[in-house]
Amino acid sequence: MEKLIITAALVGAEVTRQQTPYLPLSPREIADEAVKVRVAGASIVHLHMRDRFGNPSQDKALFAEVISHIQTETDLIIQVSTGGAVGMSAEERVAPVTLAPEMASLSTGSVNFGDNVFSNPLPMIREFARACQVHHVKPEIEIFEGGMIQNALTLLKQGLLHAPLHFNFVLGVPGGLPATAKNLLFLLDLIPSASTWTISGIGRHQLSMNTLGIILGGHVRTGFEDNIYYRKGVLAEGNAPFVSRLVNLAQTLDRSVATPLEARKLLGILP
Ligand code: KMH
Ligand code: ZN
Repeated sequence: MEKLIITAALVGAEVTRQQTPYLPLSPREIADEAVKVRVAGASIVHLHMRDRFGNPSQDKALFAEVISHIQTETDLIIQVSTGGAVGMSAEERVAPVTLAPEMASLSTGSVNFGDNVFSNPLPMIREFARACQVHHVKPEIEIFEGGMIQNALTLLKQGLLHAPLHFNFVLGVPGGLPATAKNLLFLLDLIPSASTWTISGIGRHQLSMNTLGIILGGHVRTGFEDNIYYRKGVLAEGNAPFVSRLVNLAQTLDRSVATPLEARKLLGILP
């Protein structure tokens, strides 16, 4: 099996300091967290930013600041979010892609998101995919529902995405596809065989979905964006403990963990 790529989604857009005091918010705090997850064994950081009030923000200057810290202090692959938070405009959401990070998330369809709708009409997806092409950014295709794979394949046919595709299955969002083994196997049947894939499980499903990813030869995403509890009732004291647990689990299951350089090669970012 190929080496395991661990992504740490450090912040997200929805979690608050009221829910966990360990959530990094400022660019400096997020960069410190990135250093810790790199030491623990992550090779990608998925980034959202917050303004000085702790609210989600796609402000390019905030992304530029954190990216500069992370690039100076680590060799991590930086993946910016184009999902942002529900209700943001397309212009806001795509802004960090213009900084030409190595990767960006790209959701290829709309989904209910708790009481809200995470809206991704096809023209917006095309615009984001074009921005990725212009700035030479590798998209990670975020899949919350089966139909989103169909849209990604349409974009592939239209030349707006390029094979091999890289997917992240985000299972367990309230209103989206539930986090079950059966659903993961169903999604895996729909993607082109040469694709790479990562699995994220929301809340208490994070660890079980990650374990399936390790066993099935995929890659894994952990972090506060998806879950704040290390175990039932016990808050994780940072993102790094999640990463360390996955490294131990991978070792137990006889799967080696990729360095950022190895991850770049596995994802086709480097030849
Ligand atoms: N915050 C969610 C509404 C992404 O980063 O690309 C969307 C999200 C997906 O987090
Ligand atoms: Zn995200």
